[in-house]
Amino acid sequence: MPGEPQDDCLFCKIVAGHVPATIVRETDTTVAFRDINPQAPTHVLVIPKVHYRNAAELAAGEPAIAADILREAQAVADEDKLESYRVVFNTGSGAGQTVWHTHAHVIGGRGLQWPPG
Ligand code: IU
Repeated sequence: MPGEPQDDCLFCKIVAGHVPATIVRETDTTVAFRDINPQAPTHVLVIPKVHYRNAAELAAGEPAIAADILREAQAVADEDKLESYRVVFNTGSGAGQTVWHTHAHVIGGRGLQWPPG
């Protein structure tokens, strides 16, 4: 079933509390936690509690939760007092996606270059 937890998914295990993470926010539909390999002073991952492989599949399956992720990204930025920040959904291995459970990277707290690498 779309959205069902996957036994082999690290982020489903974080949602279930079976793998530790530094959680900064949680709602009925989302969890936000600090990336273990931060690329900036603020580097938080916002994930849906439901399992979809990427942002597009989440938006197609449960669009309200895709919107929740964007609201939570702003909430993370507010909590870390970021005036500017970047939200990134790496989609596909060629773009650097390594975890196949939708996640928004919320990155800020330093100057960010454009275009990204
Ligand atoms: P990516 O867009 O799929 O590459 O992002 C996956 C992120 O998950 C990456 O930044 C990792 O540092 C991060 N991460 C994590 O926070 N905790 C973990 O246990 C693992 C990866 I594995």
